[in-house]
Amino acid sequence: MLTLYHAAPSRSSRIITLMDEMGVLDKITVKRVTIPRRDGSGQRDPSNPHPEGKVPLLDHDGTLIFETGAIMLYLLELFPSTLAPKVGDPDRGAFLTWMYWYGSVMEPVLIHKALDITHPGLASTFRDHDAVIARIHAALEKGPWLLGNTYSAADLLVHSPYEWFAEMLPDDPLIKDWVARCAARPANLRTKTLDAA
Ligand SMILES: N[C@@H](CCC(=O)N[C@@H](CS)C(=O)NCC(=O)O)C(=O)O
Repeated sequence: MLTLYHAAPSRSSRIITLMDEMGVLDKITVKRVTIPRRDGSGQRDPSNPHPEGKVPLLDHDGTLIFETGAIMLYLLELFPSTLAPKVGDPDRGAFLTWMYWYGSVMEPVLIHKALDITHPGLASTFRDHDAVIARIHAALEKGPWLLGNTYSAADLLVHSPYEWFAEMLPDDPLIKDWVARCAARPANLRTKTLDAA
């Protein structure tokens, strides 16, 4: 049995969109929990087994999986689809690179930028937002998706902060159009409607 601990809207919304994109929403139970929000609302939910009270968290028959990228890769293995190139596919390496780069580089860089934090050590470790933009732009030049012709979970994950925080969106038509394409996907729109309900 698969249970997703979800707070609407949040990083866990992306897991619901992924399940919807794969056509397997009926295979997962969504358990809504509360989390502390930046505006002071919400609170840690004692029913959430995540060790830090965060979302998303996936419970698969008692095994707990957390971190968005790990949950996505786990579900993509359980439910093979066009959302991830299979092992042996020439695009598999690029796909894994995007999935790990998102959590290890892109999100930290965006958080540093949003908090206006700079330090030579951060720049030498993560580079900066210009480097993030350049990397996405270079992929989309061969687009329309990060892996070329096929929309994948990498697009779902990597575009998401720009959809949520439009002020971070660079003035780059290639990237703006890609974010709009990702945001307009029916599964993404359905998650937004569910989250709003
Ligand atoms: N790196 C984690 C971050 C998870 C995370 O920070 N989630 C936020 C929601 S967007 C949360 O649960 N915040 C509540 C808290 O920090 O207590 C992931 O991507 O899964």
